[in-house]
Amino acid sequence: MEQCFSGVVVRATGSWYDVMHGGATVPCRIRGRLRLRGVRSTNPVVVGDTVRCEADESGAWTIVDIAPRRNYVIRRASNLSKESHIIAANVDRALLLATLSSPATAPEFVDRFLVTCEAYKVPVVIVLSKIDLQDAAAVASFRAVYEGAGYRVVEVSAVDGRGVEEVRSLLRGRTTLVAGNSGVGKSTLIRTVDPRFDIRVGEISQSHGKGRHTTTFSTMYPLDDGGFVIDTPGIKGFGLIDIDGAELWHYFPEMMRLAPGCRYYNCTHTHEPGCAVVRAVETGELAATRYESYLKMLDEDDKYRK
Ligand SMILES: Nc1nc2c(ncn2[C@@H]2O[C@H](COP(=O)(O)OP(=O)(O)OP(=O)(O)O)[C@@H](O)[C@H]2O)c(=O)[nH]1
Ligand SMILES: [Mg+2]
Ligand SMILES: [Zn+2]
Repeated sequence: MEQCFSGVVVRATGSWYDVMHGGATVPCRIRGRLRLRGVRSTNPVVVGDTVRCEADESGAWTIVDIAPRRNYVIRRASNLSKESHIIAANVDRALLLATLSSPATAPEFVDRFLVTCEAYKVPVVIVLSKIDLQDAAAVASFRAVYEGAGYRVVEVSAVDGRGVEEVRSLLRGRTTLVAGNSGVGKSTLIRTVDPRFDIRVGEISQSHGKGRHTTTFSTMYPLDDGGFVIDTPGIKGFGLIDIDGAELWHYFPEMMRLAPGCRYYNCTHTHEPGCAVVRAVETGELAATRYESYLKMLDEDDKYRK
């Protein structure tokens, strides 16, 4: 066997990494100084990374280098922490799975994820999951908010098959990150799209309606047509990283469209007279929940934004 190879990380557990190379998957470890290079990131090597691996004296494989990332999705590891967590790298699209109930995804979580995708240039589609369980009026108002903002919203159910074909066509030939809170049905959807994948799915605990973190490692699965889909562990919070408060509104597409109508070119859309964004909130043209998320992100994140 050769002494070095390049491949793509298809599974990251924290203690070892599966690297795909010529149809095989090779378990690798990382070298100490690679850890240091990631500085603020809790995970220096992530699913989707292209890496170079070398065999050491004992024949064990070690990741020695990471190719520059085309893009990535990153969040603050926890509140008040300076550490960041990269969810995946080099993706063509993210699917944000959300549920309106069982469990309920917080609108602010959705908005934080969308802002990060805008800031890090990852196209995103919102997938309303478990549509068989959802209230039709709640679905309609969710769609109105996010389609109004400019996002595509797909409704899916692994139970009755609604939307599964649409998801298959979204995945075709691309690398897609699937993310969302625990228990929203990420693994179930991936398994429904391709039943060959032997993925464990969980149960929603009866007592608090929350997921149980069934998926513990990010894993990339190869699709028949050359695409890849990345299943990720459920995430609770989504802290923004390296997004300047003054630029935050750039990552709300509907605010970008409205802002040219503001009186001041440097309007922050908070207190200024003649603000077209505030006017749009008053008339209902801009969803109040989206604007509230904006204000909260400005306010709360200010405390620990670098
Ligand atoms: N009714 C209904 N239940 C679903 C649907 N999709 C998933 N579920 C159920 O929801 C529960 C959680 O599904 P998972 O696929 O494990 O959720 P997950 O998002 O992967 O969760 P984590 O791995 O913890 O992040 C399981 O009991 C599934 O059977 C759906 O479309 N409709
Ligand atoms: Mg899962
Ligand atoms: Zn304004």
